[in-house]
Amino acid sequence: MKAKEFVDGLKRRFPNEPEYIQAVDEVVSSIEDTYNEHPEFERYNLLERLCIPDRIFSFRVSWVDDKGNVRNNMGYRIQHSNAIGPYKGGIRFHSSVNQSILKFLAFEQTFKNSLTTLAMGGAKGGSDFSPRGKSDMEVMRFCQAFITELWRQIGPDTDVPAGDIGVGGREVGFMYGWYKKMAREFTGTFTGKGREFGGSLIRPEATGFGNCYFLLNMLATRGIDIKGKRVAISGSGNVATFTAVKLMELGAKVVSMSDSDGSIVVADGLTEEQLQYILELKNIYRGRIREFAEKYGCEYYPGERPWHHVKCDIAMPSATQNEIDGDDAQALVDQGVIAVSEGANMPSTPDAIKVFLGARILYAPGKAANAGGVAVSGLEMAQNSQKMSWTAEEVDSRLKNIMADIHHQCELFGKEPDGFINYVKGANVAGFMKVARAMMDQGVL
Ligand code: NDP
Ligand code: 8G0
Repeated sequence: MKAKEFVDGLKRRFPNEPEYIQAVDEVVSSIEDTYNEHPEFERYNLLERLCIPDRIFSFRVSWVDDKGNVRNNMGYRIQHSNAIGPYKGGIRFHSSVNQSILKFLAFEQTFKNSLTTLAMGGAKGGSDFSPRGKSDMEVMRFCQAFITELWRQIGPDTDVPAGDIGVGGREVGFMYGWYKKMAREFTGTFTGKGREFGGSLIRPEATGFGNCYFLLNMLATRGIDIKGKRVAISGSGNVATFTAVKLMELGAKVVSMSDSDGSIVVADGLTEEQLQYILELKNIYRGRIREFAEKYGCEYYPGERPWHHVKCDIAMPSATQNEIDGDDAQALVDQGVIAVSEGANMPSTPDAIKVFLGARILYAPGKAANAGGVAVSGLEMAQNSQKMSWTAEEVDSRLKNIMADIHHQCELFGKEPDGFINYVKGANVAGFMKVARAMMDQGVL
């Protein structure tokens, strides 16, 4: 197998899916050598079967807004691979959603879920519906219409959705409620549920906390202490805010946050009071980060990401894909960044990744660093099938162990002769090998 030829072939078959091709290219180039050590993989045409999703559902979602207008959106679910467990992955509601973006996310999810050590395959779903500016009742009607189409394709041992961008506790509650009504069963078919109906403690915190635990593991390889380090975060949603909470608990300084309208920069680091304000602003009032700048009079950059405006030791991009380009990466490296740990999925473009690897900083791709979210979803599934719920301490301690295990796998497969750990290669090879072995044993399907 030659990575370039393989990716060019996929590009010809899926010419309008740039994000999907970008994600495949990154994985395939880094596993090329390992793959070629196993001629049996090629005989089974394994790579192509692993890169093309098992199946894709796409459907129209019609719903009625508060003014009585009939609205139509697209809905999708990509079931990528169930080689090592039931399909598992979040649901994204955002105006930018299309098949290419969901295919890239489902592909990445397959490798990430493999790294968690838990039995979960890969999937992703979503809609180009945007909850922004919609009333609770509009969001509810949309969620019900979406699940009316999707409910037959999901189930606790079949496919287990969760939240993602634009889908939080409110949306999961509405979708789970309608699923339960259609399927007439009360099972763990969604994760990220409310605590009263099967949701796990620490699931809301898991992705952000897990990313911080992964970062601590990386810093330890170079004997670096996190205390006093300045950390630039992008985003101000679920992942970003809980990253900030844990960082401040660890004694680091959070020097930026953002949303899709702009970025704030607080050179001395957020205070506890300011962090509380952001948590309320974002989680209760669904407000904008600009309102923080207005209240506290800090620097605000409308329409811009934080990377060119901050002095930081560490960057934790936690908003969306392709939010750090080559220029941004160079600016971060030039001002002395020592670590980049990705909370978002594929936030760095291929050019940015080249810059980080070339500078030999600690660089953790999302499929390793943000795997704590789906890992605790796996723990939620385990609790649901036992009809039990574990304490916050129990879940948090399992999360720490899982992140340490993922770090160990990256080290095992990504350590170069001079001691540098290539986390991109490590995560891709480790994630790939487990899925590949399972596929070999199960025959051609
Ligand atoms: P949220 O919807 O809670 O927050 C998303 C944040 O990113 C918001 O601040 C949002 O701003 C901003 N954002 C979204 N899209 C864009 C865009 N196109 N340009 C600029 N800013 C944008 O989502 P999450 O925090 O859950 O997800 C963030 C990232 O983390 C995603 O890549 C997701 O796939 C990934 N992830 C999430 C996990 C989870 O458990 N939730 C697990 C692993 C990865 P605004 O409010 O203006 O829209
Ligand atoms: O819990 C999940 O399945 C989930 C939700 C949102 C995002 C992700 C991810 O790993 O990207 C997983």
